[in-house]
Amino acid sequence: MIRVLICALAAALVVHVTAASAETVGFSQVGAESDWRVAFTIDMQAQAKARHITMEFDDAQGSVDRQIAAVRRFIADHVDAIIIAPVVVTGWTSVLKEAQAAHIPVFIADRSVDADPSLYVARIGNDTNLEGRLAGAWLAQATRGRCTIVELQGTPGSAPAIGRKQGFATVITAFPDMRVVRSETGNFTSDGGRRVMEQFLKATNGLKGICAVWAHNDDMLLGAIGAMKAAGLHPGADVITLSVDGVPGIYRAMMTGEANASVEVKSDIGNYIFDVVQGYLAGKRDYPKWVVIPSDLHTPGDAAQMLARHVGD
Ligand code: GYE
Repeated sequence: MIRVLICALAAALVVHVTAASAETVGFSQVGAESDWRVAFTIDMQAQAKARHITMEFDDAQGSVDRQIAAVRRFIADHVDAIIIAPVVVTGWTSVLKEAQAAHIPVFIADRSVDADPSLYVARIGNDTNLEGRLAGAWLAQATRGRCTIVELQGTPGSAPAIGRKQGFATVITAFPDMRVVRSETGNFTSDGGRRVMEQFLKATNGLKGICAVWAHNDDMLLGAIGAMKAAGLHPGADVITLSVDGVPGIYRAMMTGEANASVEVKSDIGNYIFDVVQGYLAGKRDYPKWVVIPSDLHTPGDAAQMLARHVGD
């Protein structure tokens, strides 16, 4: 009898302990505009599952309003923590204050916000300005500082579009013979990249005098490569092509000679993000406001190796 009682007690305890440590986290994601983003979502879902975290997931489909509504829903659901990958940098103060008033910690993932840092625990993400500088420095070196460039920008108002544009400009303005002559948004999508490149091709009589195409992400460049090929050009040979993300498609394009360089941004960052979230929920407080995820540049020389790493994921 006593044995039975002890067993029952132990079982009750186990149930209790598991219940107390099971966390519910709301994650508001930008959308599914690029291969990078889709890989990031898959990684977040896998990490949550591996850690037995219940994740309330919302795909904002690129809409800031939808994203703010999702965060309000997470607050109403009394989740233990909220993770936001924000579409744009502005407009976050009110909803972050609402989360703070409800004592729900907020973590900014991937893209940054311009709200007061006291309104969130930490941002875990990459350095978009550095990515732009890395791309600009590589191009300056590859062209000995002489290059007329067309630029495909990311989503207007988003941290990576702002940071990459600025970082790139910082480097190339140091070279009097380098300049960006056209710059339009392709919204980080492959269709957008194709559409903008079609306009550029018309406006420049088939990219006459253009030395490089610089895109804020790989998907846009891949779309643009399609448009250049359709116009009879040989991207990667007639004109230098460079971008950011390091998705499998860009390494394949490097292997066929159509892409020349890409700054890799890690998409399997769920591990870093949930380490901070769970550490914080367990009482750890000494996190920096910005947990930096490093990025680096890759070229055809290591494309096969980079692709193998992705496929092996
Ligand atoms: O580069 C782009 C995506 O915020 C790092 O968003 C991310 C960017 C990424 O749509 O492909």
